[in-house]
Amino acid sequence: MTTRNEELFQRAQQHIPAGVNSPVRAFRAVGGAPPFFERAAGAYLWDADGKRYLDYLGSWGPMVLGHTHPAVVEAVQAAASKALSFGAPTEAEIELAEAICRLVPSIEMVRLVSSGTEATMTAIRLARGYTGRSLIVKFEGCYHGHADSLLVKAGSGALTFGNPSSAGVPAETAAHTLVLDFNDSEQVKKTFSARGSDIACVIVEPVAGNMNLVLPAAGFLETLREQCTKHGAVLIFDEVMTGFRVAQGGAQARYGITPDLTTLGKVIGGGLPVGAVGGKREIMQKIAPLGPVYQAGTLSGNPVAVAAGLATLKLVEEKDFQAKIEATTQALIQGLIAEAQKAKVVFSAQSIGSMFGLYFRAAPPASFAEVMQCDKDRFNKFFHAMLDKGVYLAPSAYEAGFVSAAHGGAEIDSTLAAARAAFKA
Ligand code: HOZ
Repeated sequence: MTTRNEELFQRAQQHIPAGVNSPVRAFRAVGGAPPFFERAAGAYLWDADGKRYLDYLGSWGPMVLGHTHPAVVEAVQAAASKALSFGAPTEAEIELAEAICRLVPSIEMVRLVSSGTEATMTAIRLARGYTGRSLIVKFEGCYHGHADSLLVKAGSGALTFGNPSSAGVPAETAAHTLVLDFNDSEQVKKTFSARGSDIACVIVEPVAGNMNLVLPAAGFLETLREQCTKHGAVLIFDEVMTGFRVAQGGAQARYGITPDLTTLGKVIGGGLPVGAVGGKREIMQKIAPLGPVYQAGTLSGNPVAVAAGLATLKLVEEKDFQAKIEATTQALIQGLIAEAQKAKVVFSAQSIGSMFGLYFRAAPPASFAEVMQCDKDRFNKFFHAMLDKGVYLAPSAYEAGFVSAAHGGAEIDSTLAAARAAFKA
């Protein structure tokens, strides 16, 4: 019998390419019809057939408090009852900017946008405008949204479908993007000694989360900082994923590295579309209308989205928030490793803050090449076995997972029970 999910998926494909708009387009890689969701609360989601799922994706990162947190819903309702959009400043935007600058110390000024892609695109333009140089450096498997110059050997959905460099990006544009190997400090040094005076910026996910989860090797982020400073290039940390997840002040706080610019998204919108680019005052003052680097957006600083972000950050700022969510994530990872060992499955896992990676490989990967060695078919099998049991993981072997503050001991126990069976599938 056709389920309601399947019916909706058939219908969606008539007028929406592949039937999807969101990153769940990745579902095509694991096969089958994606669940169409109707509601969510705390750590759980319900699909169109009324099936409940324990959620480890959190809308691809933003839902750090869990779904429909009462404080966030109340803030959104209050803001929506006053206005949906002004395209003019509000006091709440100042409060959100103040909160971001307080929580992420390298950010002296911040401009709100509506997505992570807008944030990274703006950061690159700012770096080029500030330095007067064209070349940008990124790392294979890192994903920084879908702006042309960044869709070169990218991670996330692009990698999931085996098209890490998108069609439609002119070769002339891609030629300005140098792609290096994540965690290869020597290659970074060599590149800077050859082309240092042409490099406008280095953009990096300080903890890579779009080729599964890859932690920075000892000294890698330090090398980026040192080389950018030495050669007058701008260091951009893309913390769209890691912001308020890897630590309250992001990966930069956890690893003690100060970037020149930071891009944010996901958590700062609490589930509504907000992105941000921020950093050194000297660079941020180049942005229009203060400076010559143009940036725009009709809905930037939207009052409803800002209200959701502010309500979320207020709770994220509470003492022990990060420690508790990190402990839950560690319990999940240790439990999964133990279950895989019992089932004699070649598997490893790791976490940092409330982000985690699962790998069908003996040890966590430290490079893009090692990520490629993970057993993708085994992942797809595990994914579907977990989904059947009501556990919703990222539908791609190349995405990090997320735990929320609404996950607790009961959720970890039921996940491990599901995994016990799924490792045998
Ligand atoms: N950054 C998100 C996943 N890590 C979204 C990417 C996408 O839309 O494919």
